[in-house]
Amino acid sequence: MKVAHSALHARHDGGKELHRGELVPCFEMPVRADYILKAVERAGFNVSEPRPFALESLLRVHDAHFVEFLRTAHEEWRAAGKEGFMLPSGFPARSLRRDHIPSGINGKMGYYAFDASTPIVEGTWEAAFAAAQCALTAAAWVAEGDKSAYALCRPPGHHAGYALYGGYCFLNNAALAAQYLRDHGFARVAVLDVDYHHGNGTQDIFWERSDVLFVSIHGSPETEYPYFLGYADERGEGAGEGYTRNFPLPRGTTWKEYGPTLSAAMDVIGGFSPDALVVSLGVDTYEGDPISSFKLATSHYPLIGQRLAELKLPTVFVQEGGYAVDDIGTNVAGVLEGFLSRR
Ligand code: SP5
Ligand code: ZN
Repeated sequence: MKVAHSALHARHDGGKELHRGELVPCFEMPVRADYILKAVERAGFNVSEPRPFALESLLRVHDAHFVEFLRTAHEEWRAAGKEGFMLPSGFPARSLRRDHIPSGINGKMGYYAFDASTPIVEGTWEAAFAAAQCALTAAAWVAEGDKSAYALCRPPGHHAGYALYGGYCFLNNAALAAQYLRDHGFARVAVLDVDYHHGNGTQDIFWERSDVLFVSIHGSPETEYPYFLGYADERGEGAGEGYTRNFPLPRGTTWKEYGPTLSAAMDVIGGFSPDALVVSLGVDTYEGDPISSFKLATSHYPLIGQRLAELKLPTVFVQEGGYAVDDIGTNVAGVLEGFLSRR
């Protein structure tokens, strides 16, 4: 399995996030990707730079004004005489206007963001664009005949919507991979999101579409981030009705409940008869994760990979979350090696 990765991820660094009323260094830190890279190299995977996809490729799943905002946000921040990381402090919640995008950088940032835990720094755009190119490159390898590929993306992407950023995510890497497959001969694509957090951005992007199935297993939004999306009754709308499926699980979920839920999610995918699979691979379901509450052990990740291989589909793995940095490489490589062991 080939791996797409860019060292430019490290340009997204130095920000702080609002956590329990305090600004703390981001849980989503560069060393995450460094440790995953070491683990996949140790496992013998071949790592390549991404292809130089153009900015226009992003517009297949994102709004042009949103992409332009991300590209220029920190420049505008500096032009306004500020420095360091940017965090929004006001959002267009109930009764506030959403039909006008403020021209000032603070209002514009609040308009496009949905939380105060996703800082933009000077290098954020460069890192996010490189991560998107990794996802597109992995999808291209699979479109060109590879049975599977892994995009070692950082920053992650599944919380980023059509014109929305948050949850440490700016561009939706998994959605870009799925759309690339759609555009290159795969008529039906399934996205399975196993990150601990609901993939609200991916759900948003494919909500009204029947050609891309979105299935997610995650901590229940009753208590877990992103709080306002990811309930079982969200099933898509219009042409997309029935093509979004959510499996929220309570805090404390162990492999005993997770395993059967994974089987149920895979049954939904099997029923869709997809031509390809994109896996939003977060390993923040791990018992050691500092911001999540499932109880999966390192030994369970190869089992997830083995199960996914049963679908017998061309598969693109896209890195999402996972914040227990000491074990992140072992857990990610575990999924990929488990997958390969059954192909
Ligand atoms: C890609 C991804 O995994 N994004 C996750 C973003 C989570 N951001 C805020 C999490 C707030 C969690 N509350 C902490 C409770 C600690 N027990
Ligand atoms: Zn997550």
